[in-house]
Amino acid sequence: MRLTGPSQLLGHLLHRIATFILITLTATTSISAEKNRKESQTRSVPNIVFILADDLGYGDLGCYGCPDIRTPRLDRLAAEGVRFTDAYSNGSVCSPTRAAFMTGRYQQRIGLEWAVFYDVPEEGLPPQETSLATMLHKAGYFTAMSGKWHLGYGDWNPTRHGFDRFFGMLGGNVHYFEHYGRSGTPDLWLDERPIQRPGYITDLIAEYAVRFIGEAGQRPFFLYVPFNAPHFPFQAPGDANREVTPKKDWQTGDRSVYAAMVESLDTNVGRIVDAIDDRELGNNTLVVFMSDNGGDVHARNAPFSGGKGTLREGGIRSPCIARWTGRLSAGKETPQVAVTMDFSATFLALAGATAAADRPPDGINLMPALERRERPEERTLFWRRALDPWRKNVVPQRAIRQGHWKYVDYPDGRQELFDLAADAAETVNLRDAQPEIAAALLRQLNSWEAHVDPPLYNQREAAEKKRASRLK
Ligand SMILES: [Ca+2]
Repeated sequence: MRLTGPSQLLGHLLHRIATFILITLTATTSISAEKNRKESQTRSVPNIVFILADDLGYGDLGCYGCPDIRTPRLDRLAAEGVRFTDAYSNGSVCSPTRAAFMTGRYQQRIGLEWAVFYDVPEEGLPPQETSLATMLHKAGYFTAMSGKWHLGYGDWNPTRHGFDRFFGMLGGNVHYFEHYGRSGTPDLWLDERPIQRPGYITDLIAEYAVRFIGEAGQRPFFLYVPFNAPHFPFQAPGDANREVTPKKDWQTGDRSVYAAMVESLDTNVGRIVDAIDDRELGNNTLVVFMSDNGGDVHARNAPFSGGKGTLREGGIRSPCIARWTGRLSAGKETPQVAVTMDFSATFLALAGATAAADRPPDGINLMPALERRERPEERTLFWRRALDPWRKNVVPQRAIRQGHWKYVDYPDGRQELFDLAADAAETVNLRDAQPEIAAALLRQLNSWEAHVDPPLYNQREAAEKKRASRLK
């Protein structure tokens, strides 16, 4: 092209400038679109799936050294994620741990220190408490629960506590095939409606969870799956025709039945994980698996002593696995001391949600410990099992763990001090050998107890009155 005059030259220059501006604008727009997309991906909240087993022993999974139960799916989950060695349940029985998870705080703060008794309407997670599900729902999450609630009936049930969807049972245990509780009352619900659905309850819970993952689509979701397995009644998937009757043989069973129940649990956890992975959601979904308390009669709590209902390690130490593909290292093991309510705090942090100012979480966000290989955060954890107005054989007890020291005491004056690093089975009482350490831990335990006792703690008196009136 030849330029023959000043006007042509000016026109050409203007054209070049316009083209340059256009290209720059296009490039800038494209870069900023990419930046926005990346920022939005960074900002986007993960899906959260919290799977709880019921009365599963610490040593009942292959990845925790179990020799006689096959758990390939949970072992694979551990191989793809992080396995905790020192995770705990908040309580040594069902309801207290669930209350701590849903409130993100020590269950003693709401006076829920025993397993909610069947058909007692005034116990559970009080309607005025703001649950984790409510907080996540307000943060934009689609929320569902599939499984065992055990935090109350009626106004206290999951749909009144922030769950958009609910399938499962309200009580503490049901017949695995007939779905009635130990009082003989049907206990299977869809949202707030009683329903009947044939099938083994462990399968049904997973089926509903899988369906919900499909329903969620692109919405961020919080899925809470508290399986009732392997809690009694001890019924394996092949036991449909074996008669099991409340009060007669509700707690009859053996290790082989229990093992089959755990293997069914494993298979069904696998179904839920498959539903996540089939939808390619693994990179944006945190999956956590743990138990609500230590193993019961047929469980293997090795290498610990004690079991469900006690504050020995066997009653509160839990298998625990966290998987978030691409975000957490695969096949990692962490010695971080953690407790159920830490996951509540972790989920709130991931969701960008904030608890009410007068209800700050008692747990910590575990993501730094899960993501980095730095030294674990030091923790001091407390437990208390109070008198149970409904179960006369309960032994009240309190415990504190700090570092590798654990101190336990009882109302009758017994005091125990254990060095968990040297004596995981808690067989050697060092109370007299290390009186200063025991005294220091006792002081902290007393201080914590004075701090958590809320006005609602007098629910205990109300419950005792209720029980007395029922017995008249
Ligand atoms: Ca339990």
